[in-house]
Amino acid sequence: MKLIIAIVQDDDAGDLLDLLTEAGYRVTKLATTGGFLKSGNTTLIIGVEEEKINDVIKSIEVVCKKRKQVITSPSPVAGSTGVYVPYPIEVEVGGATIFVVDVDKFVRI
Ligand code: 2BA
Repeated sequence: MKLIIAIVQDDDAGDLLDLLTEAGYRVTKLATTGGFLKSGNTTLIIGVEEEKINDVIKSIEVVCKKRKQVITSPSPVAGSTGVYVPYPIEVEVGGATIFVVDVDKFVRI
């Protein structure tokens, strides 16, 4: 048994949940926050047999799209003035960040 931890964008989470549950996978959805952008994203935890890992990753690839996001970061106008002017920074947020973790024991009661 493996645990797939997939961090995806909120906009893709609903479609991905539908696809995975319709294919018979058991999924838990967590509302999470990215440390860099400090905005919401979605983490799915999916327990699967090893031979299903590639199928799940393929489903994630089909649904989850890369997007550009612009954040506003303050920058000092001059080192010692203490005056900050916001300027936009564009980051590309990936379709998904996926961890596959070994599971020592799995019990459903
Ligand atoms: P955030 O931490 O909000 O990061 C959003 C995007 O900002 C990242 O997209 C990346 O393009 C950029 N970014 C993140 N940290 C950065 C930094 N220190 N300097 C410059 N740019 C940075 P992704 O890499 O696709 O990550 C999307 C989300 O997946 C992340 O949201 C975070 O919640 C999660 N994530 C990514 N890598 C992770 C890791 N190694 N461990 C845990 N969570 C991770």
